[in-house]
Order: sequence, then C-alpha cells, then structure tokens
Amino acid sequence: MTGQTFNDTFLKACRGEFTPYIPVWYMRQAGRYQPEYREIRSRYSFFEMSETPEVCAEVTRLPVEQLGVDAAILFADIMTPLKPIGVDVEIQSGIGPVISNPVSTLTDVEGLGSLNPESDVPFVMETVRLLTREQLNVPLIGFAGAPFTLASYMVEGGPSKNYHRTKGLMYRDPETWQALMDKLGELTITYLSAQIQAGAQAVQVFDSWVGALNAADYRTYVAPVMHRIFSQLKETTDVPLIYFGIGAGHLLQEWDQLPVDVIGLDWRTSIRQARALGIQKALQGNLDPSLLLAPWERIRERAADILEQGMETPGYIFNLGHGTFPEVQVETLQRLTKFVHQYSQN
Ligand code: 1CP
Repeated sequence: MTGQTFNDTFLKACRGEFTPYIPVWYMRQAGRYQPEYREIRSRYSFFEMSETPEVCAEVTRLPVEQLGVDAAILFADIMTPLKPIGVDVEIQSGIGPVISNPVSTLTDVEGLGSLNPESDVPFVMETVRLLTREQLNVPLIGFAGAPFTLASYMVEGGPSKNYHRTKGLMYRDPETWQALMDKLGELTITYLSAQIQAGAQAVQVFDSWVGALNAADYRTYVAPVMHRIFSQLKETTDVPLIYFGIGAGHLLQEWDQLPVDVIGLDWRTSIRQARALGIQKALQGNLDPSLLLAPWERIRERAADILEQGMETPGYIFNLGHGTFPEVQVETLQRLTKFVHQYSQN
C-alpha cells in the first residue's frame, strides 16, 4: 500500500465538503463473513486476536483491500477498554460480550479503575500506529462504545432485548447511574484521545442501544455525558467525530445539539427524513443490512434510492444501517462498493 496516494474522500464528506464520488465503508466490515477472518479467528480467542497488533492490523486492512472501501475501522471491540478497569468480559461466539461481574451498586462503580491507554491497551495504540504510519491509503476510524451502551452490557451482564436492569438502575438510583456515566465518560475521552494521538483520522462513538430511551430521558440521563465527551474532544482535536445508534430516530434532534460532525442513521430513518427535521450535519448510512441477502437487483435499487437522497446535500457517507453479518457474501459487498462509487461519480 505504501506509495499509493492517500484517499481522503471519507474525511472530506465527514466535513460536509463535496466529493468526486460518495465514499463508503461498512460497519463490522472485518468479521465472520470473510473466509480469511474465519481462518485467523479459528486460531485465537477474540481477545487474543485483538491483543496482537500485527493480526489486528491485518484484519483491519483486509476489507479495504478486498472490498475497496474508503475507510478502515480499527479492529477491536467496544468492550476492549473495559477489561483493564476491572470488567471481567469474554466474547462468546454467537452471543457477544458476556460479563461475569455485573455492576449494580455505587460500590461496584467506585471499584472500577481508570484507563491508561498506553499501559492498559498498548496493543490498540500499536495497531493504530502500524496502520497509520505505513499500511493504509485510506483514513483509519478509531472508535469507542458510548457510556449508555457500555453500561447496558456492564449492568445486564451481556446482550439484552429490553434493558430492564440498565434502565431500572437509571430510574431507581440516579446517583449510581451518574457515577457510572461519569466513569465511562472519562474513559471514553481518554481512550479516544489516545487513539487520535496515535494517528486515528476520525472516531466513531457507537451508542447502539440508546434508542431504548425516550427523548426526555435521553436529555436527562445521557445527553450531559455525551456533550462532555464530544466537547472535550473538540477542544483538543479537529478529527471528525461520528455518533451512531440503532432505532434512535426519535433522538435526532437531541443529537443535533451535540458537537459532532457526522450522524450515523440506521435504516428506520431515511436521509430525507433526517434532513426534513433540520439536521444539517453530515450523515452516514443507511442500507438495511438484511437487504444484503436479497437478489442484486433489489440491493441496487435500494442503494440507488439512498444515494439519490444522500447526494442532495454535501456531507454524505454510504454505509449500512447496522453491521454486516456472517451470512453475507463477500462478493455482494464488493459489488455494492463498486456500485456506490460508479453511481455517485460526477
Ligand atoms: O470491522 C469492524 O467493525 C470490526 C471492529 C468492531 C466494532 C466496531 C467489532 C469487532 N465490534 C465493534 C463494535 C461493537 N461491538 C458494537 C457497536 C456496533 C454494533 O452495534 O454492532 C457492539 C454493540 C459490540 C458488542 C459486541 N461484540 C457484539 C454485539 C452483541 C449484541 O449485544 O448484539 C458482538 C457479537 C461482539 C463480538 C465482536 N466484535 C467484533 C467482532 C468481529 C465480533 C464477532 C466476534 C467473533 O469473531 O466471534
């Protein structure tokens, strides 16, 4: 890759600039749908893999080379920075993160440590350096989980459908909730600042499950910490900040108040609906990932419709509305990437 010109189309779109074509990347673009990933993964546990910088760099690069996407996303998990602060987490195949010491009291929260990225997650810092110093000709997106979404795993002990325990804690014991948000807010700022310092050219904050809250509760219990995270990052860096959640269309006006550059939409809210609500920030999304199992003609039709909407205003990045998944064919994403580039070329 070294020696090739750097493709900054994605960064330009994040900043709301016109681009010669619409840039594209896919959430979960490194993963089990790739035979090469499955082969590497069969030799390691998830965390063994993500604690080995050369392997992480390889799986981060793979979709860039294989699919021709315009950005890479660091290979790690939103749970990665929680292990060193005392969360006993494992990634179980077919389930996701499972935590053996869930949090429920103020004492539990006070017992959590704080993160020193260079000594606690040196493999993440090293992966970012390896990738950005020599291996990539597209921007590297660093990332972190947002406090609500991290808290949901820490309180429930694993994935959840309704977040009763998480929201129960929030409503029952606002002091403990506040302490947890403060702790995770600090962690997110420290972790993302370190990734940016090491070379990440954009960062995405995944608040996958925050759509479980209504707008008023989001404002009360979550918006303050999100405001702190993004404002502090804005004070120290000018890399684009992206905020993404699933089923969070009802929170768009809250999100628009935050100092972020790009809002990631899932498939439930169209680009045009977001614009009609007055959102002027750059937008990213939002093909329903399930469509990737449909015949090509249907995928093409939907992708063209989304592109037409995205191209109405500068500052648009094509993506899925959530992550790609194991049953998807590599060829489908290759074809889709080519289509996005060709269709949007001006
Ligand atoms: O290309 C990439 O996107 C790879 C890097 C990456 C990212 C950005 C991984 C690797 N995970 C994530 C983010 C992540 N992890 C999120 C936010 C985005 C989203 O909503 O998908 C969340 C909620 C998690 C938690 C998690 N980790 C889940 C979801 C569980 C649930 O509650 O539904 C799962 C399945 C994992 C494991 C995981 N993380 C990453 C991969 C490739 C995998 C699968 C592990 C395997 O190979 O077995």
